[in-house]
Amino acid sequence: MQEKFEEIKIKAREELKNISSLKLLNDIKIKFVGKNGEVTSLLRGMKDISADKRSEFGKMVNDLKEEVNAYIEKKESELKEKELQARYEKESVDITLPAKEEKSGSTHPLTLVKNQIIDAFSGMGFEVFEGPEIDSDYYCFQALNIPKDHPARDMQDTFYFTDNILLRPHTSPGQVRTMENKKPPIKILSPGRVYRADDDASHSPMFHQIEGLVVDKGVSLCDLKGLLDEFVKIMFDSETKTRFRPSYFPFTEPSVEVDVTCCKCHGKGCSLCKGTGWIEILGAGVVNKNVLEMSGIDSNVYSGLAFGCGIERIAMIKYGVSDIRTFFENNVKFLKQFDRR
Ligand code: 2NL
Repeated sequence: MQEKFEEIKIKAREELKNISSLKLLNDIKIKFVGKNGEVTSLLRGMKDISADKRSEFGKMVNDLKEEVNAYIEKKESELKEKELQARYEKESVDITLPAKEEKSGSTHPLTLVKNQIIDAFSGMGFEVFEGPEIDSDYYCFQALNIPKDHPARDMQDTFYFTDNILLRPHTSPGQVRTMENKKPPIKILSPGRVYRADDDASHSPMFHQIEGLVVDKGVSLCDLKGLLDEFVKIMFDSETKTRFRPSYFPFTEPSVEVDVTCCKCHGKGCSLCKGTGWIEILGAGVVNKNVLEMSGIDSNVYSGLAFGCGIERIAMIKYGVSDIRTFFENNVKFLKQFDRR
């Protein structure tokens, strides 16, 4: 019997030596110390053993069981340790590797240019006011002295919801609201989206405008010239000069169109300025007295100046973009060029 015990011990040790997984270990556990295992089965032989030897035999089987269990536990902890090490190796990270690049967006060129314009004028004391994009015939046209037969009012040029409600074709309605609600001195900038039924390389049905308005005592065309001279030097470069040409707008009298010396050739003449050395950047003028009066401002006491420009147009000139549609295509290669980080 003693031999049988020794044999089981050796066999258990041998079998344990060669295994490499916890799954196989469990099979061995069952084989030796499970319910029908080799060690447990020995107890079944108890009935053949004389009564006086039984307790000794029982003790021997239990000792054997404990010993085999001890082998198994030892092997189990070895295997667990090995598995843990393997996992550590597999899941290890090299903390010295460079981090993955985080892709992030950047400011849209039109927002960039809008902010540059706002920065230039806020340095001269202007505040920003954005009005609604949907407005009435009164604020879009009547209050701006735009007559009934003016082409801007044409169904073909303007997006109407009803006879009276439309998408604003310029940002001026917001400025009219300011004149109605605020006593002079007024010094505001109105940036935002505007809409016209136009669509080609230099016109988009939705584009961005920024208008400026000053209303105070003694404001004149001279102030307009000084203001815009300063603005173009900030926006383009300190050598940039302006040129005022007479023009016509229903809401200003007199009205002017403003050119700047070409920022690409500095006046010599190139493809950007079509050989003239000058580029038109905005329209402006002294606010028409009718416009002031309609908004409740006494034109005998106050006068005003106003200007309006397309943000796309300024961006196209400044960055040499030849097709306005490029701003709305969301081509990342184009947009990335304006990323200043
Ligand atoms: C252009 C010309 C202009 C104005 C806009 C304005 C606004 C009020 C009163 C008087 Cl409330 N004028 N705005 C004045 C002159 C020109 O825009 O060609 N824009 C693209």
